[in-house]
Amino acid sequence: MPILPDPRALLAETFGPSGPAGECELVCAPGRVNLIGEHIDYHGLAVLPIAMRRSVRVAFRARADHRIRAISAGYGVRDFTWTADLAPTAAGDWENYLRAAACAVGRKWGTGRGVDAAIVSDLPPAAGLSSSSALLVAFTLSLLRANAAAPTFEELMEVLPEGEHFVGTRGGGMDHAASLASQAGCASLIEFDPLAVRPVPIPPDWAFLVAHSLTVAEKSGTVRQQYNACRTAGTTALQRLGFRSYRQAIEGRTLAQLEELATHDLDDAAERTSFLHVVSEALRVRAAVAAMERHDAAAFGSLLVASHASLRDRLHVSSAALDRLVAAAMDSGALGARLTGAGFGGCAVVFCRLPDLPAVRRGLIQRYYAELAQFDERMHLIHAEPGPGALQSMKDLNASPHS
Ligand code: NG1
Repeated sequence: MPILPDPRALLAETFGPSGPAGECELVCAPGRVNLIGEHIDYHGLAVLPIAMRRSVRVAFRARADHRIRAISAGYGVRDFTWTADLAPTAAGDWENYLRAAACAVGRKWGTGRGVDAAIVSDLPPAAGLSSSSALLVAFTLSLLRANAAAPTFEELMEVLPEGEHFVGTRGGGMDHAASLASQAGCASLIEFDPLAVRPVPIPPDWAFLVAHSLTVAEKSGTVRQQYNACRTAGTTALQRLGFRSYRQAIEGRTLAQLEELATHDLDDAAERTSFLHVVSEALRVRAAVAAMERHDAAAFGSLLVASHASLRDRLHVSSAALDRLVAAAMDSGALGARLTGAGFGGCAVVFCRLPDLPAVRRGLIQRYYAELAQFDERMHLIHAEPGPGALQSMKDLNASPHS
């Protein structure tokens, strides 16, 4: 595993040593890998991610004025003034996540003192592991701490998903909830309306690998439009069928009944297949939680495979590379595999029993990565052990002077 450099050294190097204005503090927000429940959080349906032991880490010092200065290792320095009417800067610039955090805080708690900050990350970008949401979460927490605010999880969830709109994605709240509130050793069943996070212990002999397809899923370009189009098709289908919410559509209906409804009443193919993906995925999440609770690895694996097929054939968010990667994982002895995150490139999550992990890893290297020169095992084939969320890590980090 790569060693994450200490952002405090980068902070001192870039903006000088600590002065009387403020002590340096640390915030760490993990990326997440979604086990199942894809493209349904923005329809208010439950999802099942884990927080990874890979994160965005911020060292910061509060300033006396409203200036925000930040350096991200490998991405340069950004410098702007925190005002009440911040607008996005150039599309695709990482400064937008800093601005989104400042806006999110400003909307609920008001504009406050700025920060000098240094950011490091060991999360691969644009991989569907929510590195950008981890940055938004980490920087939002940094600004709040710099202003001595102690927000609750619920308050943070009021502003963070909205913060992504600032960058242009009309996403759901899965990434922020997982990054904030996960517990080590557990998957998080995240429910919306009302918001709730239920830790589901992962059987000790289950293992998850995050395998990068080596194609990226940049959220700033056409992928963003395709992502938003999935959401629109699903919402339009729901309205056409006369339901208030997907929760209402699912309650008391079998999958067969929902399929019949869609076949009869939805003429538009994109609306029909979106609806079918959403309802079937929601039922798979429920079944996956039950399978995890009864340690039924075979059933859990089959649900992952079915989820991938639905994302590929109904929502059309897979890619040839992701399909090959999933097939290579299954041929290597995995019990299940599927694309994870928004899709269009990025990563697959691969599920197997812990003793089989080395063989699955070897199989993937032979079958998928052998010909790919850019493959770096430490960044592209990650054993995703379920770690704690940012709220827990922040307490631990600042309790220890040597963390
Ligand atoms: P990624 O692209 O993996 O960060 C996005 C959304 C999630 C969810 C998934 C698809 C954002 C910040 N994230 O995740 O909320 O909708 O796609 O399940 O929009």
